[in-house]
Amino acid sequence: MASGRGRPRVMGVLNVTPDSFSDGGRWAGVEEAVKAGVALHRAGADVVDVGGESTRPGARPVPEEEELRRVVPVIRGLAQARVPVSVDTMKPAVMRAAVRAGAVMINDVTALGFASDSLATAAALGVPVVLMHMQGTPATMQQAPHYADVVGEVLEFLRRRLAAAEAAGIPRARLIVDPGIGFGKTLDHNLAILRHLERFLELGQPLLVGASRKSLIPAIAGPAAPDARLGGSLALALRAAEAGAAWVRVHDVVETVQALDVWAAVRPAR
Ligand code: 8Y4
Repeated sequence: MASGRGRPRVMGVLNVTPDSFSDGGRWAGVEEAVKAGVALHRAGADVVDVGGESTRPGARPVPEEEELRRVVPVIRGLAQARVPVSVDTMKPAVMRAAVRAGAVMINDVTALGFASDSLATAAALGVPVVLMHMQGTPATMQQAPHYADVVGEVLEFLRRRLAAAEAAGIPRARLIVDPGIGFGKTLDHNLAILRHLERFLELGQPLLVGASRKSLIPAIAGPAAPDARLGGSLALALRAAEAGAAWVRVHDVVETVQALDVWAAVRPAR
């Protein structure tokens, strides 16, 4: 456990897409979103992950100016409130503006592979980076995910991206790895990764797992709308903790922190 507190740290999800708040660019929307982010931090989120582009299956890309308009004012407001912020983006210009506005971490679902200058940009910004695995792109990733050996292939992808990041000048100490639950993966692929999560510690980097409210939960346990997936989300956060994950990315921060604290208190000593 890299947190040093016997349990993973918590990354709280703050979506600043127009369906989440009044409107990312308008005053009311910004203030609403900053309040929600502050609340996540008070609830126990170690970092608040601010994203302005939906990466849900089938989602279409958002123009750079629109993404900047959504996330930068919210990040500035959270940073002024002394809330640690990560920026969920694949665009180098958004990474730069976000860090200038106070973000302390980059969360890139393309593992710095989207743009030709992603690696150099992240290296220059000097903040920790989450490198996540995805097969395909958000628009197409769930059409026909295929692997001969999902755990081996995701591990190999992350090894290669770690090497690329290090070669670009990002020290290993700044790199976090993530198998990308739900990103170009069937239920069986997600289950294989979660059953073998410990294997990802082989990479020698802190491990982040984001399974909160994802569709594998109803796929396992039966129909449940996203806001009715707390039980499954907690089960998966505890599985990540058991495997030695350093971070969990979650929507339900209060409940997850309570579950992790209780789990850490009763876990057998190693
Ligand atoms: C309901 C609610 C159903 C949310 C699906 C979802 C990850 C991530 C996302 C992740 C990292 C999501 C930005 C997908 N997932 N970043 N981002 N790891 N590092 N879907 O697993 O939450 S967005």
